[in-house]
Amino acid sequence: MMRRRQVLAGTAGVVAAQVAGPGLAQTKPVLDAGLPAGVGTSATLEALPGKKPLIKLSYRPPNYETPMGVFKDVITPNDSFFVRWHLADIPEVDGAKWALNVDGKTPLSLSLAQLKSDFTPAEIVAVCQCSGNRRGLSDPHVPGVEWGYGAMGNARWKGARLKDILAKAGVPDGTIEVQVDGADKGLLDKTPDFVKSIPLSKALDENTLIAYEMNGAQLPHFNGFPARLIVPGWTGTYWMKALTSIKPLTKPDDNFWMKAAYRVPAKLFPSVERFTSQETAANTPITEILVNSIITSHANGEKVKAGPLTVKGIAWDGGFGIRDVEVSTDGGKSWSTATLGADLGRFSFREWSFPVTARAGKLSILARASNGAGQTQVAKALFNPAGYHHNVFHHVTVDVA
Ligand SMILES: Nc1nc2c(c(=O)[nH]1)N[C@H]1C(S)=C(S)[C@@H](COP(=O)(O)O)O[C@H]1N2
Ligand SMILES: [Mo]
Repeated sequence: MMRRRQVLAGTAGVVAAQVAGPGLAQTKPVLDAGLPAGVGTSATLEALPGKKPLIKLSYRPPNYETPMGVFKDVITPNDSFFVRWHLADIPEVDGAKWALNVDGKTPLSLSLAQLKSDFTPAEIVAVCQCSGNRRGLSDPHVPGVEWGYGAMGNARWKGARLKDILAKAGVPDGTIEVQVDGADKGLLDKTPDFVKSIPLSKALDENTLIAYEMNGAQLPHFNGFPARLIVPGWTGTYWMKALTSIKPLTKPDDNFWMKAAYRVPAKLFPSVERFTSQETAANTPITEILVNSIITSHANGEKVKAGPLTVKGIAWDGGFGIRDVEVSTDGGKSWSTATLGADLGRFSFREWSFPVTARAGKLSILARASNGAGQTQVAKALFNPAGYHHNVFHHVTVDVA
């Protein structure tokens, strides 16, 4: 408790000012200066049922971002985990009545109890990061939810392996993709239902789970109760929440959310994992998370005393493993290697720390991570129309007195 209060008091990303409204006190988050001006005036810190206050970017559908201070912990608590939905009709699922329908040679309908008892449980710590995390920092700005740094979270997921479920249902010959759907719907009939597919190879990967536990508890409603797809290494768009159906497909899925959304220009990003059945000459579905890191110990404008201090942060990638994190305190002229913390697995946030001797004045801190695939964060964002894959070096400037 004390810890959290200190976090709230000490980090500019979550410093809360009370803004008096008509009979209502609203809490304003302090946001990154790079966000569009309108975000700063409209975003509030607000708690959804069962959640701690998160940065509200839209209410219907709910899009709520995790404040920076939460990332001081390498595991993101369920009640602070970000919330991202595309459609406004999100039913409260009754776990006792819920069924997961699986198409195949012998179609299955699994209850929550069967999902838990009929398949060997597997556990994995993995980052769920929205493709559009930090979209709000795109220069020039692009349309979409104007996320800052917090459209991501790291949790320990427990569930059944998708490959075991598919084996039980029997994968038809010629299957190339596996399609997933959730309980949410649009408010208008013409709104395309949020449906996604993944390549069969990814569906059969032993790390791909149907999770019914998140950090040892049932999934919060807003994070996909009673079960969601976990696609470690890949961006959040594939992590279907409140899952209702799984369908092997013998043709590429051509629904709106595959054909038109969540695509990046061909060859722009250094992704390793491809989704070949969905590629066109112009673009490709977004796949794995690019290597990235943030500084969590200090926030922009924070005041510190001169002398020794430890800069800390987290680094993560699409599962190739963090090779190193480097820190620069001279604006990127020279870089020194940080010490990596405990390894919770290649899909998890990895803590890092770096000692600095702060002298009076402004202390500029830059961090950049590299991964096992030989990729490094970028100094300047690779512009793309949807603002995906923002992995520019994180820069924090503190005031030393
Ligand atoms: N049913 C459903 N699942 C969904 C979505 C959605 O709109 N509906 N959004 C996806 C996207 S784009 C992201 S980034 C993650 C966000 O997961 P979270 O809300 O648990 O943080 O959920 C994914 N799963
Ligand atoms: Mo997303």
